[in-house]
Amino acid sequence: SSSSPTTLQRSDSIADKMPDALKQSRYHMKRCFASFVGGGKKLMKREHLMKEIEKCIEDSRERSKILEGLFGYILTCTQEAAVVPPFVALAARPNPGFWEYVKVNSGDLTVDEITATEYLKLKESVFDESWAKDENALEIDFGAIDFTTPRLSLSSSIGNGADYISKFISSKLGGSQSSRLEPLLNYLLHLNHHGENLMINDDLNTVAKLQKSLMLAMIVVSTYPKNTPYETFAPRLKEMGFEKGWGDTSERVKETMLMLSQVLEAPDNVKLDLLFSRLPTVFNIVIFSVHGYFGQQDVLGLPDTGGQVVYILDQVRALEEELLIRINQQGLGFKPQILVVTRLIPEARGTKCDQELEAIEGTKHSHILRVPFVTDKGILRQWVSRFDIYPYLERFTQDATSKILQRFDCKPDLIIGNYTDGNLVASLMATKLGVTQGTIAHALEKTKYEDSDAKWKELDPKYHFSCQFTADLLAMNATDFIITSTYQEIAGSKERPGQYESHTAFTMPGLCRVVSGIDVFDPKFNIAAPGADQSVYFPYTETQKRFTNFHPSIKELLYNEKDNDEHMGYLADREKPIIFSMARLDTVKNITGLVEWYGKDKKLREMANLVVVAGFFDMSKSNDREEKAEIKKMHDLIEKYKLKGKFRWIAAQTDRYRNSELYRCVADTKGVFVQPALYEAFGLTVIEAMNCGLPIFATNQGGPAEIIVDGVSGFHIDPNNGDESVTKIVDFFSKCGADSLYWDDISKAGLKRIYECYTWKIYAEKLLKMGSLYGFWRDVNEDQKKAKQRYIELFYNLQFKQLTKKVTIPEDKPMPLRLAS
Ligand code: UDP
Ligand code: LCN
Repeated sequence: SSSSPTTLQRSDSIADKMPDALKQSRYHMKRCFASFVGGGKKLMKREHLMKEIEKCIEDSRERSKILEGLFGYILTCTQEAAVVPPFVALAARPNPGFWEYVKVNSGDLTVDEITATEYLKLKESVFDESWAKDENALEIDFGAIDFTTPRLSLSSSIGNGADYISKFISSKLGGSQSSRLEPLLNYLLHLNHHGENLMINDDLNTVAKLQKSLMLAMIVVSTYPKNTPYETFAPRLKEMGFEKGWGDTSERVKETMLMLSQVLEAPDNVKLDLLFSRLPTVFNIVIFSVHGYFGQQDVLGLPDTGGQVVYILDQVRALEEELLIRINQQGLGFKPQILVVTRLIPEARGTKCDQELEAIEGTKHSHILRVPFVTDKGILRQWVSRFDIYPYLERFTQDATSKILQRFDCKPDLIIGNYTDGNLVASLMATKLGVTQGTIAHALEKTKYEDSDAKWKELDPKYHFSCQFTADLLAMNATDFIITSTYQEIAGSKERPGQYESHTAFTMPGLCRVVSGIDVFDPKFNIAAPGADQSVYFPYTETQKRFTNFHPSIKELLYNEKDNDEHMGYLADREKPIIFSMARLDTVKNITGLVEWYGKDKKLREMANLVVVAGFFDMSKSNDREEKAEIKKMHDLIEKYKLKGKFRWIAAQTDRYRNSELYRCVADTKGVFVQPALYEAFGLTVIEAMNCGLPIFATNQGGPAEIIVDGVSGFHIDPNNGDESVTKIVDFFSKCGADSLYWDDISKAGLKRIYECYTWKIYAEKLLKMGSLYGFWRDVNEDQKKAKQRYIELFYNLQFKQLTKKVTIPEDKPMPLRLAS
């Protein structure tokens, strides 16, 4: 057909279109493909292909014509190409979540569609030929054992799993036979708190009995005035088979009964959603965040300790508040309990990470529970990097599980994991206890490092990606639902695959070929974005609320000219606006990149001062590899670009109240916040700074690209293109100079964006709904779940456990067990 490239339909596969595309200019295409094959690069990314094309088609008009045509379109979809002469195999991604693989013969330009498996084999042969040829190389195929789970079909629906599930369930429950409603009945019959029935008891063990009793009960409840407390008529309801949980007043009880009756009569997803947001299903929650330092004070900014800790503490506060509201409205006097379970670190560096139990500030019933890592030699005393954490997790799960059961005196209703380690532990525990599980990645490391899968052997001694990617696969397949902060986390953008999506099909040559790792169309994916604590991070304009008590110390932090442990370098001109950034001193955070951009650009240096909060100054104080290297780089940059007088380096800050005021003080200077990360999974500092009213320049690689609408509520910058990024910042300051309202406009638009999309209240409501909805979905889907579980167990035992043995356990003098308790 002659459809133009932009109208290429899903049904026209790239393999169908490609021969036509190549014919359009056979001469040039032959030259291009010959140079792909001859160029010597075996794994080419899109930009490499483009470079070759520029070389081969010298006439620029001719080149544009070709690039604007079908072939150009195919190229823009191409993520990478494996070169195995005479073939060039392309991995193309026409839309988020949709992949196609084709093999082009560079000699005669014939095109064959190939499967993901075939593509991966070709790619492997670039790295490890004999393994690629091994017919018995290990293939992982989660798709093959997942045959009954329904799938979304549109890219645009990805991340709306809960909506889809409730539509799917309501259509399954519908129909004329009442037997179709039995799963719901059974679910209700099993609702309980510490073994005490809720909602209904065994007297209502058929759908017919339930429907009839509901009708009668509604008549009875109607005879009481609206505000009559549940207790008044509880005995009458009990006679009819009803237990507590329907509501706190006659009005609410009747409403809930009507909702259930309507669902039983003709289920639809709107009613089902309403009903599920009221069912008393979740009281006790366990949240795992294993690697430390996890604490409430003095921990932020330490290696591996950043947004995840902030996120979880805010999440707990929001969840507890929402649980309390619901439990009250359901007429139940129960105490909700949330336990954040983390590692106990005896060498706690002055933090509370060596304490077993700590109440969480701003909550009534929530705690941090710390459980130590134990090896054959006893308790591990020291901090370990998140990359080296795998050997301890199984034992940790066992120890943590018994502590948790002791504290709750019952099973939790929901287990939530965080990051690779927490998600694995959550999966092990949830499987063992048969409890609903949710996972949160915060960051999947795979997309942070280029070719981290194909080059895993090179990286493994440092990062143990063999363990990490295996653990991630295990957890994302084991879990009932996955919470993400953005769409891009799941399925990326038009240009770039998502973090989860990159686990769909990939290979680690010599280890395993993952032909189907996760499906981004699985309805387990849900977007629920976090916020920032708005009692702390509020706009700089709310002067009466500002924490002015910090002003003297912030002034000294920013402007005192003497170097000390907390700051180095100084700002000679205090009138200039401040370019501000704050992050852990990780390579990917690219703080040194920002310093270099600033150092190189005279204009920018003249327009503004630079202040960064990041890590520590003294290399000997750090035991993190990456942090050490970055510290050195910072010192070198300060020397190289003679930054004294313009640049302030502040050491990691731990007080979020003072930090919030620091953001606001930067706003007072009409400054900006820059988040220059090479890749950022979500980016809480972006949300915090926006809440304080600072205009933002944030990386276009990852979450911030979605948080900010470029040019409206902030700006995107390309971390790999310093010149362009600097120009954008310079332009901004120039515009502010010319138009005194410009800075305000961007600041206000940022705030508007936050209030509409990024708050914790919205988050908590969504999460609790997921807890009950996916709990029901587990029941409905039990057989499928079990089959998959068995596959996961094999993979865990035969593969993962072996891999963890390669991680060295550090030789500190572990504390004998008996001293610990
Ligand atoms: N943070 C801090 N002090 C520092 C560095 C970071 O308090 O020295 C806080 C920051 O305010 C934010 C979190 O740590 O709340 C970092 O979260 P983000 O999502 O930006 O990055 P992550 O560290 O999780 O990768
Ligand atoms: C980890 C990260 O790297 C950040 O991108 C996130 O904002 C943070 O966790 C909280 O989810």
